[in-house]
Amino acid sequence: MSEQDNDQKNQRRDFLKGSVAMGGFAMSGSAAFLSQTAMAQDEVLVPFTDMPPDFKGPPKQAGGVFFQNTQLIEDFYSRNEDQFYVVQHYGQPELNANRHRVRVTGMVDNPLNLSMADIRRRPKVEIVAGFECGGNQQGIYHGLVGNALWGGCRLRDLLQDAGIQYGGSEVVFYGADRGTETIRDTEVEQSFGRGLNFNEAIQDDIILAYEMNGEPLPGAHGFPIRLLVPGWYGVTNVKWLEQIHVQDRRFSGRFQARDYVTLSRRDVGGVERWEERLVTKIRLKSAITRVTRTGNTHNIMGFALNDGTPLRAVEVKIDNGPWQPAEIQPGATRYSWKLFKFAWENAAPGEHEIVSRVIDVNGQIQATPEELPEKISRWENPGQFTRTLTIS
Ligand SMILES: Nc1nc2c(c(=O)[nH]1)N[C@H]1C(S)=C(S)[C@@H](COP(=O)(O)O)O[C@H]1N2
Ligand SMILES: [Mo]
Repeated sequence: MSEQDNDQKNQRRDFLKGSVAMGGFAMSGSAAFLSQTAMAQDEVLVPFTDMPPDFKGPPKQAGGVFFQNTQLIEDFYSRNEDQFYVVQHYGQPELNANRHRVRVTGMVDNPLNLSMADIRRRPKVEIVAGFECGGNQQGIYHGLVGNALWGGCRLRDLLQDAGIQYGGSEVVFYGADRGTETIRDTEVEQSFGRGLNFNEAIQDDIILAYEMNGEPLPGAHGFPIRLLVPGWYGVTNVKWLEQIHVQDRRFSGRFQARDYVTLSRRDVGGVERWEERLVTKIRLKSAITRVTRTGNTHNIMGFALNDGTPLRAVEVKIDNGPWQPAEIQPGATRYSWKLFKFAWENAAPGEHEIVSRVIDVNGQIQATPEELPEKISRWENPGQFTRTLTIS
């Protein structure tokens, strides 16, 4: 091994074994926030004409997909029982927390085999994170979304204890759920799995979560423990986590490298190329989800979501009017969703179109669907979402 290799090795080891200070953690949203977005007594829901009046999602039941009716979003935190969306590709395994183990294997100095009690003994960190499925879309009014307070232990500390070996460049997370896949005519049993590269995996806001909104993680959300990577699309947050494996090459299982791959036509340095990209960080997006009326005021409400890059503004446009700033609810945190409000005064009777857009501190602006590069796959739908309604 060359001297340079040795240096690199030492750097990585030092880094993982505690020589780097830990960053702070974002804490929960404020209570005042909740009351500001809940409907007041004299507030009436104004129906959207782009949405059936009796629109209802599927019931939340074990093993099934569930999306929330975004028109009913009032609270900063999505309720575990009937609001936070659910997606699971191999059904919902029922795990016993008393017997459950999380193993850390592969290219580590100290393989770990942890019980839930071992994990709970570790320092507990809490973080608010909102996320959506990469397949969230306008057809279901962006209901594959939720925002919660998560509690658990820091992934980075675990990796540090395990001690990633030189060359360990990929950290793979496996759930306990399994399904049969046909790969090149061969039927094989697969676990749900996702990989993060070394640099992604050691971000200090990633946790192994065993609590959701102060309660034990519900079965549908990965009981007893799941990965939570704030700022990333839901698919990375491996539920029913049972193994963390460190290896020297990219993980390319189905839900990493085949499903949840976006295909779009992009300008790559002046060359038009079809590009396939993994669904990773949440793209900048906002959506109007509700309009209510109080007296002469129409209250427009919605959410904005992204990868944690601070936001500069959320804006609302009515018909062909100018973009006007909406109020982002105070109490939002780096990775939470940002609920926003806009007071539309003295709306004229008749048909209207309303739309929102979000702008981040880098000046990136949520695009219209027409401005987005030609999209083929159904993954990632961050285009501006125009809603229609009739004012009587
Ligand atoms: N083990 C496991 N984890 C999983 C999945 C799965 O099928 N199995 N689905 C992923 C996908 S695609 C999404 S969008 C999120 C959904 O998380 P939620 O059901 O808690 O909202 O979980 C992710 N984690
Ligand atoms: Mo998903």
